[in-house]
Amino acid sequence: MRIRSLGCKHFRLIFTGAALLLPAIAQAAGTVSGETFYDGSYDPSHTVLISAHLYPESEPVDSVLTSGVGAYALDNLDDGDYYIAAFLDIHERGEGPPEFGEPVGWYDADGDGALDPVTVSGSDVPGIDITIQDLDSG
Ligand SMILES: [Ca+2]
Repeated sequence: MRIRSLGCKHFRLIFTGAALLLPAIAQAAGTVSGETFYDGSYDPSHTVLISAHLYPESEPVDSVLTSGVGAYALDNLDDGDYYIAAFLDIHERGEGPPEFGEPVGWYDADGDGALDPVTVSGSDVPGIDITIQDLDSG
């Protein structure tokens, strides 16, 4: 009986905690959107895969495909900092990561060559444009 009542108490605590947290989690998210551009020698109508990463070399936490370069949106990202990447899927595999030789681009707000994270904090973040380039072009 003693063990059982302890279990109930723990369950109640966990349940209360979840009920308090859920509304906050639901609101603390946003959409990162923008346009992709391509500066290179392949056909820009290939599928483009845009992805959000917690670190530049980590697995993406979200991704979206677009038909050719242009407008994209990564919906419902939890609050946090993300590195946004895009690549031109010249082999039309429809998924990442990019294969060797496929043109890639990362969001770099000031164009200094160092990646810049995008901060989501409870609202949408538009204007995150990414230029995709051939690897040998720069
Ligand atoms: Ca930068």
